[in-house]
Amino acid sequence: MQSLLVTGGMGFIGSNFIHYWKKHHPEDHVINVDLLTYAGNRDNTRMLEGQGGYRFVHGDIGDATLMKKLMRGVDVVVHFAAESHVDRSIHDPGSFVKTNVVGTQILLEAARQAGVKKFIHISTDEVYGSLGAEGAFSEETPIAPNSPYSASKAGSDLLVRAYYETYGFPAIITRCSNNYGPRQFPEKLIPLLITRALRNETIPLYGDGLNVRDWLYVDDHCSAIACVIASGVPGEVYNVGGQNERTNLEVVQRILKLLGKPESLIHYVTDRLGHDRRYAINSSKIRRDLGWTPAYSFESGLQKTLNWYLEESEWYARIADGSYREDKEADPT
Ligand code: NAD
Ligand code: TDX
Repeated sequence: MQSLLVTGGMGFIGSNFIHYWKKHHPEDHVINVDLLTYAGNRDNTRMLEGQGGYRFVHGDIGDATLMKKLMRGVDVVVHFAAESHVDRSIHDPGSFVKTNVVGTQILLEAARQAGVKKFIHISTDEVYGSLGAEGAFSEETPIAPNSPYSASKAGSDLLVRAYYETYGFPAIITRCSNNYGPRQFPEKLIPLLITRALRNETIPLYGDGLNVRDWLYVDDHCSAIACVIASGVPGEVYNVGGQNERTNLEVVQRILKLLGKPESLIHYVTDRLGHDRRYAINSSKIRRDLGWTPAYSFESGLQKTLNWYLEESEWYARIADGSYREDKEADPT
């Protein structure tokens, strides 16, 4: 039996990871610490509340006293908590530095002092910057972040590296490409376009719509993290990607077709500042060394995602009317 501290487990990937982990390791104990920012949604883990082996703590990773308290008896930390949206980082970079850089350092220090056995830092392919038409990021690609978001994630990656090099702290970094799937906050491209198209609302496509992202179904990211927890080597970086490169226009066209909606919903809008042109991930290291393979094609993952948003329409309705925030206001901690 292991004890896991998951940060940011009310967000998109963190909540999917907790569901994944409890399904495969029901005997393990999971503490979910989350600040419940706009992106944190208690509905994402409601079905686990009251079940044995799961506890939610409303708190900030930047709270050193709380982090120290929570680390007692923890074997593994899986660190998802972050400000995660590139567009928001362009308007408010400070909050990204606070949580992603300073918060990560406070968490690392608490984990180091508590003697945590493994610390998995969930990072992103965006730290490598932007690619031209050819090639893919490997773990040896120099980091060259372009947005305040990716710069703050790169800063946290460097702190994780320093904790390994300086203290021998058993930390591992994963760098994943764009995730999609259930429970993704509808500010990111895929959930935004599904929820808007279902209401016959326009889809804003930035620039020429030809920027390329490498899409991975969220459960495949979770299985990659599980491989890293089981047999990842401290101090190493593992890239995770789906080899599903698509232009944004292709993604939008595909989803509109699956939903039976017209392409006239697409509206080209002013480009994102500093918009990275193309990401592609070479994930041969995690495949070769840890035996990870993704289970979903882009088509099967998209269909599962669409089905979830269609079946769980109440989840989006509570975001649209703001009632998903009520739990936060009622929580005195
Ligand atoms: P998200 O925005 O959906 O969730 C982030 C969660 O962190 C929220 O629940 C929020 O309340 C919580 N949080 C924010 N600040 C906090 C703080 N100071 N203390 C405690 N909790 C706090 O993000 P996501 O898309 O699930 O991403 C999770 C992680 O994965 C991030 O670190 C992100 O950089 C990384 N990542 C995301 C993607 C992607 O495509 N979404 C791809 C690669 C890596
Ligand atoms: O309305 C939109 N229109 C549009 O054209 C939005 C929200 C996005 N886009 C474009 C911008 C990007 O090229 O779609 C692409 C995907 O955008 P996002 O969903 O915002 O993701 P991205 O900027 O690629 O970053 C995501 O993947 C890497 C996550 O938000 C990060 O947390 C992760 O690290």
